[in-house]
Amino acid sequence: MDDASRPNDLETYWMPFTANRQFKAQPRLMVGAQGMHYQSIDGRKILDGTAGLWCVNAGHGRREIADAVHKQLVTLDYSPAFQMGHPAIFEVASRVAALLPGDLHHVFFGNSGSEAVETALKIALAYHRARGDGARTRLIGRERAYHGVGFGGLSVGGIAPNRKLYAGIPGVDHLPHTFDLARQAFSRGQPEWGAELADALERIAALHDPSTIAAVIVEPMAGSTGVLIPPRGYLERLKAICDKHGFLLIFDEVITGFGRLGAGFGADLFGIVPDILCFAKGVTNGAVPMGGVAVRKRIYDAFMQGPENAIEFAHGYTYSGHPVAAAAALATLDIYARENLFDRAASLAPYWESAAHSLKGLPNVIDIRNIGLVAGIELQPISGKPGARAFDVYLKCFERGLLIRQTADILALSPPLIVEKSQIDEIFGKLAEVLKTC
Ligand code: PXG
Repeated sequence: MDDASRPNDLETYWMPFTANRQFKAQPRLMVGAQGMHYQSIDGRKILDGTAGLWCVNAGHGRREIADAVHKQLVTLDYSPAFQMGHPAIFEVASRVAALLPGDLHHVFFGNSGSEAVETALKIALAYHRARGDGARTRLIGRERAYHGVGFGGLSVGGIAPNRKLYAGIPGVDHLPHTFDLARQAFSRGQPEWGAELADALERIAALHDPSTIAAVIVEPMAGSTGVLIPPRGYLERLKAICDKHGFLLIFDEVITGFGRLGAGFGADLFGIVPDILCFAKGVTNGAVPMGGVAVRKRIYDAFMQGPENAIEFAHGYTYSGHPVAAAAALATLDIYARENLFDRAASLAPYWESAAHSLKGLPNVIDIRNIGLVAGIELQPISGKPGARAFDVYLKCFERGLLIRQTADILALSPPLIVEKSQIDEIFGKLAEVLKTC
């Protein structure tokens, strides 16, 4: 480790979603990344089993993205986001829209998944208001959902530690989550049981009066809370109930977008066109922050009313459609197309599934679930110490040169879509070795 790469102070930086004191006592610092691997500060190569945080879908260190970003920086570093534009961001909007099913043809930009969610929720409320249906103010989320950390997102989200300290926004209710260990354990792909859980939306609608509900937001597959895969027929049923009552259906595809499930988006895979779709992460391969929201034509059209000199939607960020993010997005979308990465993920998915399920029978493995290039492995918690077993597995994998994610006693895997079969073997081989010791 040379002095230039050694941080001189670990104390000042307050790290996000991290046990700061534990981390700083035994830091894990990354100093490089190329292809499927990170390089740690102690000079080790670490296989990236998680595509960073579910975002580096095309693998690390892509030259094309770096070159595009550099060129953009020296050509047009920044251009005001309001009442002004630059060509690249219009092209990103068109290219993202072209990847989406149905008429999700209008795209708004922010800088993260959290901003995408806040934007989507505001669009939903403002849409109903614009149509003269302003009593529709309620938002329905789901237990065990993660929609980022804004006040809207944490309110519709269903993770107690993220929300219990904050009042959140009023007028929110939650669907039950879709996971049932007893009925779904070791399902391959979508569980057979659980479509009827969508009917809870009818009960929630009756409880509040459907005419007060603006929108329902779900992740097609819940990633952060441990890979909860939608039961067969569940999303279809949710969509039908939304349509029946005039609720907008928002898909939060921050994780599921850009090939992760072996299709462009969850919306493609499950054959459902939501009214609003959030994306982030993979849109720039994680290289530059960007997030956004695509809406169906009728939603955009509802805003395009009134005097032409009036701002139709009073919302946006200094860095909405940032030129550097736009350049990164265009280069990323080129890679996805040129290397056919979404199809690649689909064709690797059966191999991935078999490899993941080969862990069945190892000590304390109580469930394995998978879809596309995602796997979740749930472990029996150590009594009185929730999360401790999986964290131990996470640390031991890291020591052996494998990066995985851990949430409670669930391990999540989601490698870059460029992963090779031999690397899939390595991921599950290393994990198996570690599981035998935990
Ligand atoms: N929606 C979903 C579905 C997400 O997964 C966000 C919104 C928020 O995105 P930003 O860009 O504001 O962080 C996310 C983020 C994990 C993990 O390990 C997942 C996320 C972020 C960090 C870690 O599961 N998802």
